[in-house]
Amino acid sequence: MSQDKIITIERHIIEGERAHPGASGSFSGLLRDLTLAFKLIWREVSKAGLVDILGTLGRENIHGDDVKKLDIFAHETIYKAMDHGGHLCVMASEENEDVLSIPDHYPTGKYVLIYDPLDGSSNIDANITIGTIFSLYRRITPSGPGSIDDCLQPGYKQIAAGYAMYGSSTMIVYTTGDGVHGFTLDPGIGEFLLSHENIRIPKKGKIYSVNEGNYHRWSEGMKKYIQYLCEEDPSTDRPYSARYVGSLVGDIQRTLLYGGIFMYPADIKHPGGKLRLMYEGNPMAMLIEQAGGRASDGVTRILDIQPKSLHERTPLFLGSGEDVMTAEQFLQGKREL
Ligand code: P6P
Repeated sequence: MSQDKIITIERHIIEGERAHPGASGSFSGLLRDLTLAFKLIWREVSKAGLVDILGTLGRENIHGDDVKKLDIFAHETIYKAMDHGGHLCVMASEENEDVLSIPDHYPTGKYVLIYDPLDGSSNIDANITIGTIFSLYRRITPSGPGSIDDCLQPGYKQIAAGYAMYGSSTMIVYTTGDGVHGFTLDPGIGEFLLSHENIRIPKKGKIYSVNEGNYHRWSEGMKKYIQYLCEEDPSTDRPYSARYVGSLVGDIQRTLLYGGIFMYPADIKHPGGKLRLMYEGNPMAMLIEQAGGRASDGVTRILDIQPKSLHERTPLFLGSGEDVMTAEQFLQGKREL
């Protein structure tokens, strides 16, 4: 990369702020604080196998999942990085049942942060890609400490969304509503450098991503869609290839770059889907749409769903527009094999 092409995420954020006259700089400060948190989490995740940080605390989180030490570390790292900057009025985390208030001795701000501190954490011990997912809103309450009302906003109200991906290389992929941009960490200088400017998802892909172990729990429409993808028809690039990391950040990163479709449908065991609307569905849906793709629950646009509770679940169909529309036709019984 030639010297004049080095664009750090900090420079990208500041240049983005300049494109919005009257911006207070608070949003840029917020994103910079978040970037620091990602570096602190990356440092622990990248050495996890060496300092025996692995293994569970023998506790379960609010959803009954084994909590690994890194989950807690990531949750607390983000909270402590973000609680004092004066940018936020309230936070919410996958690791906490209720909203997270800003300590009384710190100023409150005009934004809301909702995050999944370490998504895919069941993969930590296998050194498989995991990530932090974040979603940002403007507050809707007038002032002072924020509340659950500031959090329960539909996804189309997000002002930014993205993830940090701790994998073969560590990246931040985010959008502020002006395209999707990826930054790769240069460990030598500890900076995230622009590596994927204006990511655009292919209109149609050749990859489908779903946990096929749930096949017998699916609706007939879902089963027919997968059968359709596996039929031999070179004129429509079928059969598709199956790829499934089992870590949302890894599966979405591949879908953004290569196209195709990621699915976590409703099934007999998960009648409302497994993945969480506020800190998995909405941020990933904003990224996919900003990259030119489509994101629905099989019927409704994810970003139009009015949330009723902080940890509610939703079915997810995210990816290339043509692929998600075909899936919706099968799921709605409008298409047969
Ligand atoms: P399953 C990881 O636990 C996670 O929340 C997402 O990162 C991932 O997409 C999904 O669950 C995997 O779920 O049921 O296929 O193991």
